[in-house]
Amino acid sequence: MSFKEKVIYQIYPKSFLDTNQDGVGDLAGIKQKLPYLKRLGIDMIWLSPIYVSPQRDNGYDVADYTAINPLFGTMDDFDELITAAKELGMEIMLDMVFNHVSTEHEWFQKALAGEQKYQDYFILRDEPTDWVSKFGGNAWAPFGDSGKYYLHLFDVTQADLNWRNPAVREELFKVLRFWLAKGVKGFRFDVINLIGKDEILADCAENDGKPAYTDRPINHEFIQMMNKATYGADPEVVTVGEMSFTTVENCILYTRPDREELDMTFNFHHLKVDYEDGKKWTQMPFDFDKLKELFHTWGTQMSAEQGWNALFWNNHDQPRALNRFVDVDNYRVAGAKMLASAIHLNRGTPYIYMGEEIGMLDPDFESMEQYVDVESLNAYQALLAEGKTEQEAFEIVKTKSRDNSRIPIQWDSGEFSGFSKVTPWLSLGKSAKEINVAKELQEGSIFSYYQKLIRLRKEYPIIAQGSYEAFLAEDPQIYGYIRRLEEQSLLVLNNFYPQETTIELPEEFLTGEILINNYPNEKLIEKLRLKPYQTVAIYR
Ligand code: TEU
Ligand code: CA
Repeated sequence: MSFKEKVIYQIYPKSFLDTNQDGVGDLAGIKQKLPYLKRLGIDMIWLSPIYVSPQRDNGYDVADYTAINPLFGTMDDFDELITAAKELGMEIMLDMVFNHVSTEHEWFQKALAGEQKYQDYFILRDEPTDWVSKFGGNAWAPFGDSGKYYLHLFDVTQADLNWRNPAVREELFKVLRFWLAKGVKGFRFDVINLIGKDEILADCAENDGKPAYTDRPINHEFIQMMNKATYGADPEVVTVGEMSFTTVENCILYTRPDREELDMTFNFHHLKVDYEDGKKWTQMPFDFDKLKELFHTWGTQMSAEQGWNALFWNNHDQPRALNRFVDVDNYRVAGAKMLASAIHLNRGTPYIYMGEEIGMLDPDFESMEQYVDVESLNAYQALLAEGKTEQEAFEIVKTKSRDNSRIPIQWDSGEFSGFSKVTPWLSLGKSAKEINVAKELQEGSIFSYYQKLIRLRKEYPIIAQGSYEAFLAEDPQIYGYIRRLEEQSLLVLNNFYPQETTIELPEEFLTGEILINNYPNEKLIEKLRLKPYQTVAIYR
């Protein structure tokens, strides 16, 4: 099966299922729930980092790329997980954090101790540039007492690696070969468009310095080298690059098959449509025109130039899309299905973030004490420093924090929602009694809607292979698109609002068949009425 037919499920291991009652999810927990994922119809499971790490950034600060963090279990547990998944026809995708390592990694420690060989593994300069770290503050920190500075685009404990050094590249390629040999069939590459730094680093006042270190031409060369040296030889391996602050032109280059870089890319433009002036730590209703325009631009251009998108609404860095795009007090269920259809019938490979398939919501925390994420804590302090009151700063963190999606999965209505028998590492969501897997499987309809979407992708080649074209681009409520493959076409209409609306159904679809709908099926007529958050897909 090509990566175009697959549906990938993301697990944040700390919060999936705790089997040894230490309050933290583990590999054995993932293994235990494989049948649940099979039932959903998943092909591949992406695990956020499970390696040895001080967990300052929950594993995105890696201290040893080829050892399992005891917090999650052992290498035997991992091997068992791969085998068990394989028996059920599912594969494992690992998260490779190759832009930086934890400052606890032995490479950084040896560099600090004065070993020249390892100093060349990092980006050390006599003078810092004006770049701002993505987690706040200047992106450079003193390198011991050497008088030099090392670059950290993220936390001060995440030191950027020097990919210009061939020895660094070889170390990282060795890591990929290690996991490939274990039977890993997919890689998600963390911020992989930041690895290629220019030889001379320059100040850049625009956008916190991002243009100076993002999508540099040499970045493509490094990915090509990685492809050739490792996964490129195995057509079964699926690769996805996380692209920070990228462009559609670059994503076409990263994913066009003849370029031999990656299968697909994640970009985040559609998840910034509720950022005021492009700034995350603000509050604003989402800008639907912008959302539509982004989907249409990316959909059309990737389609025309053979690029490939990773399609997603949620991940471990984003508050739940349901809370952002849907009136969840009145239309949680209809809205969850509409959002699902909007991407699962789209051109690209869909990703489901754990809990999305039951319509999980943000946790509704009551005070700052419940937050643990380094980015959220830094942002809170920065908001206070800007002059916001504690209440104002809290309200912003509450809607934007990454902890929103990182809370434990709500398995049942028990004391710790079936996640653990002890207090979990991060507070549970307030909705756990009403929204949980047990209840959803018994009487809900979101899970089965996802099952159907996944099934349709396998049954109708137009979903995986069809081209993309915008439909009703000017409509104030509808995000619509048409997929085409030879003589077939598929029209997908998504009402993003709680108000009804009417559209003109093009003649060719009057005789079509409704593939999926989140309201009882109705007749296809010229003046088609769409109910609140209705989604309907018409095939002919
Ligand atoms: O995220 C990259 C990234 O750019 C995010 O930090 C994003 O800017 C932020 O979450 C939105 O506010 C990746 C990982 O997904 C994230 O969990 C890591 O913290 C980060 O890289 C560093 O490894
Ligand atoms: Ca555990």
